[in-house]
Amino acid sequence: MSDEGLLGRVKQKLIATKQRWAGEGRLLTGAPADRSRAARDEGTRLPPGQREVKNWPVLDLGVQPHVPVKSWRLDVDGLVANPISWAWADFAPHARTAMTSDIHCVTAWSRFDNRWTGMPTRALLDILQPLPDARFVIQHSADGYATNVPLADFAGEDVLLAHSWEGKPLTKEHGGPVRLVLPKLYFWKSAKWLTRLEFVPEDRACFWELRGYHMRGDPWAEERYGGPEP
Ligand SMILES: Nc1nc2c(c(=O)[nH]1)N[C@H]1C(S)=C(S)[C@@H](COP(=O)(O)O)O[C@H]1N2
Ligand SMILES: [Mo]
Repeated sequence: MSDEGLLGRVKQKLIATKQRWAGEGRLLTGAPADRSRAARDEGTRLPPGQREVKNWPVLDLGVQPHVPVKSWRLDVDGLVANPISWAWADFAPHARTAMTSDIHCVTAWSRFDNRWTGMPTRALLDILQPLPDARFVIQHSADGYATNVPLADFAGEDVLLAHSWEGKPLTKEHGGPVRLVLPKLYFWKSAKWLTRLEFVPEDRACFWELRGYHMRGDPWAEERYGGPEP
């Protein structure tokens, strides 16, 4: 079998497993609200059902696109007063903010204290000026992946379009040259190889949301599974 055929099959198997987990409600601890309250009272940084890891796992669809900085672009369209199509040179001067945050992946690992550098979404929103009807943001990636988030979450003060991790350019496997980092939602809501943002009026299920994952994905409320409203 060709490499591509094999890759395709591995990818399909991974997707099928994760989709099955969503169907079975795997990893759900129950009583997430109580747990989350308890966790806050204890001052723990671990959301319900999560365990801390020290390594940094790689999760994607089995395809890691090569996106050279030279040809990378960020296109923003939809409900914004000032759409943009940026090359690296347009982005870089805005992308010097450092932030440290925790990662919570829906497959139950969390990784504390990741130091990112990039452009805060707040700064990007100042430039874009979303129109009053804009309520959700769809992130589109070079591997064909996409994921939806409420504009209110996207606009969090801790959300970054990140190009570096621990002072070094993000590797290809972790989504370089640019990925989103949205610490308050599960990590599938942070697109790797980010190339386009679309501002829309209504929520729209994307890759994992169409396969049983939650439309919002708050780890503290254990919003792992759910999908779009029937
Ligand atoms: N473009 C793209 N972004 C993606 C994914 C993907 O498959 N493609 N997977 C998501 C999932 S499910 C997770 S858990 C994180 C994993 O990021 P990491 O590989 O850097 O840990 O990326 C998210 N962003
Ligand atoms: Mo994930």
